[in-house]
Amino acid sequence: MSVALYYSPGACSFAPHVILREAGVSFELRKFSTADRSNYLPEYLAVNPKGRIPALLIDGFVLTENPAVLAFLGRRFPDARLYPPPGTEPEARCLEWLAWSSNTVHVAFAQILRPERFVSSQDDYQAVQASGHQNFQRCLADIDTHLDGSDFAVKGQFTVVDPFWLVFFRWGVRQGYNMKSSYPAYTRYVESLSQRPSVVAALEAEGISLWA
Ligand SMILES: N[C@@H](CCC(=O)N[C@@H](CS)C(=O)NCC(=O)O)C(=O)O
Repeated sequence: MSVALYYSPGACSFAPHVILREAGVSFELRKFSTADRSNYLPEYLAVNPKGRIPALLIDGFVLTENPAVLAFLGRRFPDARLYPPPGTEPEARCLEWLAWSSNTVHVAFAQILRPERFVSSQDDYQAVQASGHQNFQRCLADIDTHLDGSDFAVKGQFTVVDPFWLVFFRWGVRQGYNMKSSYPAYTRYVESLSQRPSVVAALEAEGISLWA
């Protein structure tokens, strides 16, 4: 089986990156950095015509859209126990958090980083970014509140959602938010998850830190 993850350092592709390591799968990392817009090179558009990161090559096909990639990996490698048993409430919660992480948290952050996606006039960028900060920080607060009573996104179990939440934490750090004082439960969770060998190895491979 040939598996390849198309990623950009520190992007949301970090989540499937960690999950592939958790699953013990042998895979290739193929870097297309969003920082220099390599994700719009013809070589990557041939893989994912949307130009967005991540894309996963597995079992002879390419899969895009992070929630689909994460849920698929969780189910594809059941022995790694990264995804709750299908048809149970924990699975429903896992899907609920994946959907929200993608369609609400990620989109709020995109308002900050990519205002041009939301409005056509540059004059409006600042307003979109200001509302993005509000929306994104509300999401971080929701995660913090949830983690005050739970070790993981899905109670009692590390799942494919958790490395997605590591990504958002790092993005908050990089926006200059005071994560420790604003989101103490979230900070404790990141401190704990950052001990996992999969996370340590993925951070090293991408050349990034969760704290900078
Ligand atoms: N709906 C997509 C969104 C993916 C996405 O926007 N990824 C970002 C990186 S975190 C990206 O490709 N940004 C580059 C760009 O917008 O040009 C998904 O969930 O996979």
